[in-house]
Amino acid sequence: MSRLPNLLASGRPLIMGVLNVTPDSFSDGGKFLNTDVAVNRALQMVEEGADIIDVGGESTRPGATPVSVQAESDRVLPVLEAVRSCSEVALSCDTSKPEIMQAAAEGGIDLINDIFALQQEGALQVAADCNIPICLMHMQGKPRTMQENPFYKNLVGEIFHFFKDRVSACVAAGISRDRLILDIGFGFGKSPDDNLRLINRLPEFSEFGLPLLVGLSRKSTISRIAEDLLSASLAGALVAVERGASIIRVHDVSETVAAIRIWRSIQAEKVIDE
Ligand code: 8Y4
Repeated sequence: MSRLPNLLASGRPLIMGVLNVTPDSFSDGGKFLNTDVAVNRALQMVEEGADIIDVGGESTRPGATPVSVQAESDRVLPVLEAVRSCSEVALSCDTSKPEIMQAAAEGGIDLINDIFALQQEGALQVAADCNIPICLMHMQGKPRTMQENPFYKNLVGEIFHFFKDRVSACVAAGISRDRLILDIGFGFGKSPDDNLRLINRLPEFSEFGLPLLVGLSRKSTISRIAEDLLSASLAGALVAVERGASIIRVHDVSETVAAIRIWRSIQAEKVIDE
């Protein structure tokens, strides 16, 4: 059984720590090729208070080269298995490939995080059979070219429509609605102004009655506005939480945990120190 429903039911914002297991990882400078190093980083994020570890083996940077199923499996599955064997933290697999989803689900992960929202061949059916929650992210275009000329006639309306379509497709494929999490896809085929508007208008997406995930940590819209990426990402995370995000995907776990504790304490008008 997935640990995610219980975590979400706690009602507090959840912190998802990013764990890239890619040789060309931008933020991590390719430090986490090795399973041991990746597992240690995951356990460090658990110590820092991460609720979920999102393990990804396929670079989604514009211009990145595609990864084979074998290469992605070799990167991601050993890390998921090792963390699963020594921690009760919720595990997420950032993948769009049905083969990886299936193998990861059989290994006991708690969430599928798919930037293609199960639109790749075979993904919908495999996800339906896994019985764990799935994050459906919006993206205009494909990673390689999505930032070339992002354009929307009606940004919020189009993303709203995309979610309606994908939720329907999931339900039609046999995925119960309560397994779904929605994500506006900050930085995925959007201009900086689009990204800012989507955070500001996040409350409109609460109409689906599904948990919202937001990932803006250290992304280019953030770095364009302020040089201090940590402070800027924390500010963005707090606004996203204030606007209704249930899960925040971040690189800086301890700092985000601290910031969200302040938000929760103010909400509760009561000191929350754990
Ligand atoms: C610096 C830091 C430069 C980060 C680029 C990046 C999301 C996601 C990614 C997201 C969900 C990234 C896998 C992009 N972003 N999954 N994945 N939501 N659900 N870029 O926003 O972090 S990877």
